[in-house]
Amino acid sequence: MKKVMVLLLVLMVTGASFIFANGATEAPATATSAPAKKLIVVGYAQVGAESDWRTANTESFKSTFVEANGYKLIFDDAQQKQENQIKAIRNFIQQDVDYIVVAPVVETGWETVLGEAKAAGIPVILSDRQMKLSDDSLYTAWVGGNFLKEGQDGVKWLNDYVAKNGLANKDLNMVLLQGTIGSSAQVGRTQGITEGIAKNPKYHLLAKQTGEFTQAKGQEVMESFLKAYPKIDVVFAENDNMAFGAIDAIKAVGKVPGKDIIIISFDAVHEAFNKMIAGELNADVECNPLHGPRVAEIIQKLEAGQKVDKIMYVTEGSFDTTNAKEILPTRKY
Ligand code: GZL
Repeated sequence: MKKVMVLLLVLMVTGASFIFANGATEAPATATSAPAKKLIVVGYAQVGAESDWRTANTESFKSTFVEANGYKLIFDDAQQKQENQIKAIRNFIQQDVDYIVVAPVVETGWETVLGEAKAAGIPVILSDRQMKLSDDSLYTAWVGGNFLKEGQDGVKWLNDYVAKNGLANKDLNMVLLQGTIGSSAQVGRTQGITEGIAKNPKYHLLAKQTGEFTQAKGQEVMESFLKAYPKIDVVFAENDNMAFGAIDAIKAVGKVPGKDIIIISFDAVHEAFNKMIAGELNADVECNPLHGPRVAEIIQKLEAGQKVDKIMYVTEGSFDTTNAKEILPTRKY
């Protein structure tokens, strides 16, 4: 009898200690329960935080590469400095991430560090801007906007505007606010814009200068243009934040942006639609920043052993004062 009592007592204590030990009441997970799936670790070397476009691009990555989607994101903001991006890539290699994603601030100077990533067996995906490389095996895929076409589309809009408004016989003086010199967005847009201007003898490009894709620098350069040139008819701004700066500079000298001076911009961020609705910005060529899901799709294909396209252009539109109001509610950035 005693043995039975002792046995019962032991069972009760063991059971109780089991309940208190892990605080649970149900049986522990059995050894056969599936282990948690390993997260895919992605290192993203971002350019910086220079523009509304960049903010939307960062948000797109941070909302896509989350644990719930099976990822761990290591994010680095290079503050628009190539040496910081190179440092970030080396860091990602040291941490042996599964994928390195880069939005290269400029096109050149990447061969060595991408060679190190290749030697470490880590695939590199380029997003947004492009790199100039002698060996394209140094990266797996690129997804982004067609910057040359964007520049061409900006001039196409102006040509249509001139024809529709009876300005074909008028000499038009133009200035160009360029993005970060040497970035593929600047190189492509500048080529598209300047080649388009050169085709029309009535179009006169007075000056071009970088505003670093920022509003402050864009305003500063536009102020200098307004001082140097008494008659400016058209401004091309290679991104919206520089266009916003130019609008402020034009207002400060008592002129009406969008009327006295036509402004054509690139990116088509939310605030640019507000400016077009207000008539202060005439036209905007889209450059879509929402690359997070696009890069995730590339990674999922690679994980599944599928081939991916080397170059993927994003479809982009153009907008102006005639359709900005109806389109704004549909915009995602
Ligand atoms: C374009 C992107 C450019 C945007 C700017 O893909 O690289 O950089 O046009 C941003 O707004 O700063």
